[in-house]
Amino acid sequence: MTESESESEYMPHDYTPPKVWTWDSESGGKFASINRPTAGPTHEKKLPLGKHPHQLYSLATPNGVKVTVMFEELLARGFADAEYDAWLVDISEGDQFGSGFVEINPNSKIPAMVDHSTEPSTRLFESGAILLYLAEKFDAFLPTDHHARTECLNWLFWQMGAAPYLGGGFGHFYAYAPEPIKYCIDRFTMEAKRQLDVLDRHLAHREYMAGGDYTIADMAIWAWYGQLALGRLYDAAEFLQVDTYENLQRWSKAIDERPAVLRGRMVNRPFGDPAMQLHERHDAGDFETSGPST
Ligand SMILES: N[C@@H](CCC(=O)N[C@@H](CS)C(=O)NCC(=O)O)C(=O)O
Repeated sequence: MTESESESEYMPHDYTPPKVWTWDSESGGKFASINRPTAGPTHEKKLPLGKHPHQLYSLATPNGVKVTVMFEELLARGFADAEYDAWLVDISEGDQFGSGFVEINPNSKIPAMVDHSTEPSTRLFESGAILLYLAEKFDAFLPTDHHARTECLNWLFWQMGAAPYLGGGFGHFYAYAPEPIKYCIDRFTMEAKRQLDVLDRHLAHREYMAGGDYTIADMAIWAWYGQLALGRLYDAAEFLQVDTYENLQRWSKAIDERPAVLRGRMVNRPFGDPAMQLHERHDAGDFETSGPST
């Protein structure tokens, strides 16, 4: 194969970057209409306020699911003060650019929340920071032993750094880009499979990510890599051969069976199977009106 043949297999050749980039058209792909190169609000919109101390503004993407699983796990463990209102933020409609949302998350991404039990109230954004805040507030799902706690935080922060390669890299170019580009798909498939192998090797010798206990590291990693292993993300199970990661499969299935995880997956979910959709959650009883028929 000549050099120019191998280049043409990978790279479209009809674009030379200008000296200065300007935003002259939507980039194409599934989320093109919400992508823009500036921050800040685009419109005035107050956030709704419910009756509970925790007000969550989110959507049931993997980043959103981490937090709703944590709330449902806390409630299942008996922490009645973990009650929360979960309001739907439709990112495809640009709700994340409303003035009220930007006040609590200047980065305009779900999940974001406000804890009104503090004086003054506390705003929170970044799913990892929210998990850590709730774990410390309730003293739950974060080990107290020095080594296990450190290991839990190692893996929580691993997830926060790793998932953009999976979602923004692999998922974007495999499932959402306007056309398949071999260079990009190869680049990020390589990384996604390497990450799956990291998890599979780690879980060969441990029940959960930080050892014997289920922690916020499991919640964060499961929302992305567990759901990927279970074939729920990007329609990519066969492409990535997710069944070959046996330890990851064992762990993914065990967490998937937790009732709180099932409830957490349903909250703020306006898409997919109607029986799994609970658009807003204000009370434990809300699940009775929705839920999978088992
Ligand atoms: N690192 C952030 C990432 C949050 C994030 O990317 N959220 C996406 C949905 S999963 C979002 O709100 N996207 C809207 C946008 O990009 O405009 C976190 O973990 O909280």
